[in-house]
Amino acid sequence: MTAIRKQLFRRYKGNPILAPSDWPYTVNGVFNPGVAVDRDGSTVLLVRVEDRTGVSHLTVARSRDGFTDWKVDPHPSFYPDLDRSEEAWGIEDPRITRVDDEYLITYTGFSRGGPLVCLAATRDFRSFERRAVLMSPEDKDAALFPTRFGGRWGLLHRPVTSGDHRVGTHIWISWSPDLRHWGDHAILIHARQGAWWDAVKVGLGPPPLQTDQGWLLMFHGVKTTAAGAIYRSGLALLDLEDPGTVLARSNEWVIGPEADYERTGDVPDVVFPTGWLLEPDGDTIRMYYGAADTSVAVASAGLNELLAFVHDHCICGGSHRRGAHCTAAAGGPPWG
Ligand code: BMA
Repeated sequence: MTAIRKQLFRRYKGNPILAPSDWPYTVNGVFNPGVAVDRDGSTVLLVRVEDRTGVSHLTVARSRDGFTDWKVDPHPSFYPDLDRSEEAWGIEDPRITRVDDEYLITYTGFSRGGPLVCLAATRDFRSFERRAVLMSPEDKDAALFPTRFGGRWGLLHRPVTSGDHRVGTHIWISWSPDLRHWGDHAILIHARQGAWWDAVKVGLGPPPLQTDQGWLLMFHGVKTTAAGAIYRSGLALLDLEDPGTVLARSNEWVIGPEADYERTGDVPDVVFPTGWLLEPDGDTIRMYYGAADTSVAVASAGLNELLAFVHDHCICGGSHRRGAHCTAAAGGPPWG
């Protein structure tokens, strides 16, 4: 009999840490936050807020310890430019990458042509500067790497290439010399097929996290059931120098909806990670996620445990050597 696997991610007992009732103004849902450490060491969440028009904006919440005593901006911090077609129906799901003195924010613009990938920058989470539309519709779940590779920026993102279920919706990597012009697009993480938890549709979670073994990714997979979709998340590892190469990919999810606040809400059965931080101890990861498109929750995990898991529970069955890459993870179907 297989031993019951211990939870890699331990949910904070005080979850959800932010709920609509914590907001200083009237809202419907607060979820899918980007996270950053501010200059004074406090934790900043840039939270997607859906107000009672149904349109989303982003609002900053700050906490000294990242768990308690959140100070929420009294008004929307970054509001969609409703006159621009690219943001006509709101802005959603930010991911934050710190580069030098700036925080680069990739977020979904809900345009009249469908969801697309936008870039904005801030130095202080008070004023935000729109930079560019990075990817045309339909595309979302995007994040930048904090470093350049051979002078080029890398972007992970999730275009929807076809409405056909049999084709699937995959995570891509694209490259740019200047954060404006993008090319050399390639599929990086394939959605599987059939009954898998990550069949048909996958998408990036938080921005890639640099480790000495490679870039750690968390990605969501969507399983469609008779009762609706279930959003869970698994792990993958990319080569440090060549992030277009997948070293390993977990066969199983590492967090999925279990707690009441994840199972019940506007969209039930959704765990949607969008930000994580490595604590100063160098091992503890603090991961923030949207729960049921209604509230914000946090869970912690050990980085070394996650790295061991993605190797030992890789989709190849853990047969690849650590350091070498898993050909099954890199190759995509026919394993789906
Ligand atoms: C995805 C995104 C997320 C949302 C999730 C579950 O497609 O749009 O914003 O949290 O669906 O509804």
